[in-house]
Amino acid sequence: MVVSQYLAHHQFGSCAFCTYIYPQASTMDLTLWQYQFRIIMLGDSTVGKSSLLKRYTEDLFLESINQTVGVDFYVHFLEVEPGVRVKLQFWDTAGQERFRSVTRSYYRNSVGGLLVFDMTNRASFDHIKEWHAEVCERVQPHKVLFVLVSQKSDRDAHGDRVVSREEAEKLAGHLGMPYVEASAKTGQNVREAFELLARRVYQGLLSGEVELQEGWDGVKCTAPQALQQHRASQSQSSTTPKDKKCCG
Ligand SMILES: Nc1nc2c(ncn2[C@@H]2O[C@H](COP(=O)(O)OP(=O)(O)O)[C@@H](O)[C@H]2O)c(=O)[nH]1
Ligand SMILES: [Mg+2]
Repeated sequence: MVVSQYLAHHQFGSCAFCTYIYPQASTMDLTLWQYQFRIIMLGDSTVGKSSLLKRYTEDLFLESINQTVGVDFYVHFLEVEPGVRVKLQFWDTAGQERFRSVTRSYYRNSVGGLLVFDMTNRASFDHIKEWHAEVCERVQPHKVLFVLVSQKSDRDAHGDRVVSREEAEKLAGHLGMPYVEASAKTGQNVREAFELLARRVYQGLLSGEVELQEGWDGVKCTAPQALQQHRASQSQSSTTPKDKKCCG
């Protein structure tokens, strides 16, 4: 098992076995994060959702990666600004229709979503609107922030692309989200895609667009007062008045 899997299993506590095997990882998990964002991977089967996560969290690419069954978990730590560490907890869903009943129940507790299609597979692009609509409907009254990812950009050089940058950008604009072209195979733009989403969520938290709520696991905060202070200092330095809301 990899470190990220151990961490996913021990979100808020220590385990003697993990501490023995991965002392650094267990310590890091307990002490070094102020926020946890739960992020969900969305898109048809085989677009490369699991490969993107593997590349981001382990810097690995497998030509024959195991098909995801149900939901898998990955964890990665990111410093969104000096001294502010975020634990990114990824839920990797299986895209097949027969697994949707499993994954639906998880949408509600996610704050961010990577909407992924394969630029060599037109149907996967056509289904993006459906994935988006389905998630938006199911997370109400919460909101999920998205990034649209066109995957397998390495195949563009071989003439395999069937979805142009222009039409994908148009869709992203229509849905109100940023757009990134990435390749889990070469690693191109993979970190950028995940970190764009994480920073977007963080900015949403600071601005009050994303609210912490009791019983909602999309965002967890270990120091709510620090967030309150950060928001207060932001609204003071801003010329436009903003609601001052505290974290729950
Ligand atoms: N050429 C290429 N193949 C990829 C890329 N990402 C994933 N694949 C391949 O696409 C297949 C499906 O990937 P997987 O990550 O399981 O997709 P998922 O079902 O969306 O999780 C696997 O054979 C991967 O090796 C990529 O960036 N470029
Ligand atoms: Mg998968």
